Amino acid sequence: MSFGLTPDQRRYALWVGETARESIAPLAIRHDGRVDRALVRELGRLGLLRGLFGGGEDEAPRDAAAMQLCLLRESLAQVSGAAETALALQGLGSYPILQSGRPELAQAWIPAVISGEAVAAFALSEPEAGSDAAALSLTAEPDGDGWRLHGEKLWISNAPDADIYTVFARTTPGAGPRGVTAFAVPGESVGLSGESLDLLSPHPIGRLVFDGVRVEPEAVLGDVGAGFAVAMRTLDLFRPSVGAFAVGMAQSALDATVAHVRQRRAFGGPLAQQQSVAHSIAEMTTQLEASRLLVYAAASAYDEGRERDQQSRRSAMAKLYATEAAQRIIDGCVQFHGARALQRGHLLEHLYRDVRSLRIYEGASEIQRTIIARSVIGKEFTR
Ligand code: COS
Repeated sequence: MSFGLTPDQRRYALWVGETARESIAPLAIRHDGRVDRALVRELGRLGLLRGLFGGGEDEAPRDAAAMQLCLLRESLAQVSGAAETALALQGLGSYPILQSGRPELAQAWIPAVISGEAVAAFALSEPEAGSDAAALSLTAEPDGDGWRLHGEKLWISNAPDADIYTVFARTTPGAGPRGVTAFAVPGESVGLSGESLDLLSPHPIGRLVFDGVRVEPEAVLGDVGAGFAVAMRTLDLFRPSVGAFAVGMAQSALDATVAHVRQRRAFGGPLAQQQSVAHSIAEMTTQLEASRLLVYAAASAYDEGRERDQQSRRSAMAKLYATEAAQRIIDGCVQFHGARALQRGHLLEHLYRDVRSLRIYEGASEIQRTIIARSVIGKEFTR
C-alpha cells in the first residue's frame, strides 16, 4: 500500500476542486428537500459525474474506481455538501445496475446518469429493516415471467423524485438474506408513489410505496435470490467514500478554524496563542489525517481487488473512523468560533447539521463495528 497520492491522483483532485469552486459554488442550490435537477445536470455537464465510474473518459464506464470516487467526494465536499451528495447518490443508485444489470439495462441508464439527465436512487431500508437489512419485507410476487412489488421503502435518498431506483425485494419468504433479489425500477412505474420527508440531512430523502408495481425479468440485477450480496458489494464500495465526504467536511471546518484562531483576539492576543486551542487543533488535524489514510487504504483495497473480507473490514473502518472523527472535529471547530458559528448560514452551522447523518446512513457506526468485529474475531462469536 502506498501512503501518498500519485501525481495523476493529485491532479484529478485539484481539477475537481477548481471546477467545483468555479462552476458549482456560484450556483443557487435548492434546499427544499427535493432533487435539484439543474444541479445534477450541471454536475454531468462539467464531467464530474463521469468520475463515479472507472474507465477512460471516452470509454464505456466500467466497474468502479474507488480511489477516484473518494478523491472526487473529498474535493467536492470542500465546496458544497449539497452538490457532493447529489453526485454521490447518482453513483449509489446506479452502481448496482452497472455491476449486476444486463448490458442493455446498463446502456439504457448509465449514460443518462452520467450526463445528469436521469436521477438514481438506492432503495434498501424499510420501516422494519434499517440496520438489519436482511429483515426487509417488500415482496416481489411472481407474475407471469416477471414480478409484482408490494410494500414500502423508507428513508430513501432522492425519493420520491428519482427516475430509476435500485430496489431490494423479498422473492423467498423466510429465507433471510438468501431470499432477496435486486431490481431496477423506473420512477414512473405504475403503482409506485411516494412522499418527501423533512430530515436533518444535506440531501432529499423520502418514502416510497409499491402497490403491485410490475417488474420484467430484464430488470433483475444479478441472480434471483442474490440481491443481498449486490447491496453489500455496493456498500463496500461506497462506505469509504462516505468517509471521504466526512474528510472533506472536516477539512473545511478545520481550515476555517485555523484562519479564525489566528486572527481572533482574546485576553490580549490571538486565540491560537492559547495552548489549549493550539493542542486541540493539533489533535483534530491528526484525527483528520488518520481518517484520510484509512479512507485511501480502503479505496486501494477495493481497487486492488483484495479478498472480500479485507475490503469489507477496511471499508467499515474507514467509514466508522472518518465519520466519527468528522463529527468531533466539526463540533470542536464550532466551539472555537463561539456564537458566530451558530448563526444560520455560517459555514460551521451548515457543517454541524450536515455531518450528523453520515454516522447513520449506509450502515450506522454500530454496524461498522459489527462488520469489523466479525472479520477480526469470527462471525460465530459476534452478533
Ligand atoms: N459482499 C458480498 N456478499 C456479502 C457481503 C459483502 N460485503 N456481506 C455479506 N454478504 C453475503 C454473505 O456472504 C452471506 O451470504 P451466504 O449466506 O451465502 O454466505 C449473506 O450476504 C448474508 O451475510 P450476513 O450473514 O453477514 O448478513 P447479516 O444479516 O448478518 O447482515 C450486516 C450483515 C449487519 C453487515 C448487514 O445487514 C448490513 O450491512 N446492515 C446495514 C445496512 C445498511 O447499510 N443500511 C443502510 C441503507 S443504505 S443508506
